[in-house]
Amino acid sequence: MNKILVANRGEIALRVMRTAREMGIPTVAVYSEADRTMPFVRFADEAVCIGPALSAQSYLRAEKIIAAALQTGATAIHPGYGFLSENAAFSQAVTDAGLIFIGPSAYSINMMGDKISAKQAAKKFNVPMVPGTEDPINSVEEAHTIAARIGFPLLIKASAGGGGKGMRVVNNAQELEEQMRTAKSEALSAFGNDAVFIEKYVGSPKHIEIQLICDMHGNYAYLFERECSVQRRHQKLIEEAPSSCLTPDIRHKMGECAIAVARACNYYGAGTVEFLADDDLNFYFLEMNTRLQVEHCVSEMITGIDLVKEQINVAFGKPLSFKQEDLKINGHAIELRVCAEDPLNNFLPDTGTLEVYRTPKGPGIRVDDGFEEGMEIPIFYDPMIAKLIAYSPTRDEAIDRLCRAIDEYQIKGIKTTLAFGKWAVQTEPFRSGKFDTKFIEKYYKPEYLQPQNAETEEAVALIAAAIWEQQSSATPTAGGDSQANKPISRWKMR
Ligand code: MV4
Repeated sequence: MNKILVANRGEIALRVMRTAREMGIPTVAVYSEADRTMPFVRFADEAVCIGPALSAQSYLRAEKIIAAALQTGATAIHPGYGFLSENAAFSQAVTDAGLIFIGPSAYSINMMGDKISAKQAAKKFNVPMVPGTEDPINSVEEAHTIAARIGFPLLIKASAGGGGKGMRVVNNAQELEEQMRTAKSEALSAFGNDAVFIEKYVGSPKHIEIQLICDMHGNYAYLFERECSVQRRHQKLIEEAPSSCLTPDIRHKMGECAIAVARACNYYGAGTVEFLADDDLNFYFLEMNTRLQVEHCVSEMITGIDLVKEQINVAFGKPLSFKQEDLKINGHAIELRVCAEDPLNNFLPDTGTLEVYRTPKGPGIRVDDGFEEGMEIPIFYDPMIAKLIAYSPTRDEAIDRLCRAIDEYQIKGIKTTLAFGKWAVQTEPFRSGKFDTKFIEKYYKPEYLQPQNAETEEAVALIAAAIWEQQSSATPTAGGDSQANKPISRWKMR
């Protein structure tokens, strides 16, 4: 008899437990002192407190989590995303404790976690890569030689980095030496590893990623792509599936390349291969994320596959429940991350109490959240409070449905990204699909979010006119001419 401990919190802990329950598998929550009243703790069949609010004293403590699993008789651990999900030592420690890690092997996590070894593995399978190096750069002379070959601007990336951490743009030969030195010392202090490599800088790329699920019997499948170009500070805000710009041919080629990367590291479990795509739809391998991602839901919606169910089955040694040729894209899904952030103030995190919290409902709407009305959003963790996903047969209808759901969503007490999302999906570049990772930088201005619509604008104008009228009739003009008490506004009152 199996039992799954979920080593995570919030919406993803609930998401995993819901599938486990559908499969008849009991669940164990582990939680920090700050999270004791959260829905995921109540939803679980059992719950164990693993320490104080700070992640470093709770959700990042492998030994406490494994002890909680052994104590409750759990047989498997699902790590969710973030925290210990891409920690090779954790995958190994769970396995060494005689438990099942619902995720890839330590071997795969290690190989893909190091960007240089990931590129070397991908290169053997002829996966297209941005011009650059698949070996660490050891000297400034070497960097100059590479730069002469590929040209400026270029990027210096930390091998132990990823997700945008540890990257430096170099615009010309004069900057190279200094940027090399900074990149290496930053990499050393951030990751304990100063290995760096060089790539040609692709200016305004699209970010497209392929969802994979693989079993331990050599079956590899891709659940098509997600377009994730609407990002800020390497935090995604809007994700959709499928991408509005891929052709069936390129989709197939990208899927096959992603599977080649997975084969290169003997991958099993759910994973994502990230690509950059340029205007001509040339695509280049960036990195592989060896976990279930936040945005996995849009892939579930268009394929009908429960990725967590497949993850659990695969971890228990079962084969995938479907074959690649069974999959087809059905409809369109768009996800907006509802974050406790202020889009009017640089998307800085906002904290407070969810004084009002009502989620949208109805056709084609999925809300994966982890809080309830009245709860406080703790400052210790990620500011994402919910994922709002709209599904429809077509992209245009999915956008309209997302807007309807945003209007229905009621959140008071904290600032969120809801209004930003409604603005973003209605812009011409988003509607037409002609946008890239510079979308926010190129098009967004905070003033676009206030006032929120024409009705509000009209109401504000009418109130201003009424006040003006009142004030001007109350204050006779000097000289007392006969016009003084006449209305001067051209606005019709109704
Ligand atoms: C790049 C790039 C341009 N050229 N590599 C950022 C996250 C990490 N996965 C790699 N990233 C990038 N790598 C080359 N050769 C631009 C980015 C990048 C980016 C990539 C995907 C989504 C958003 C991004 C925002 C800024 C930079």
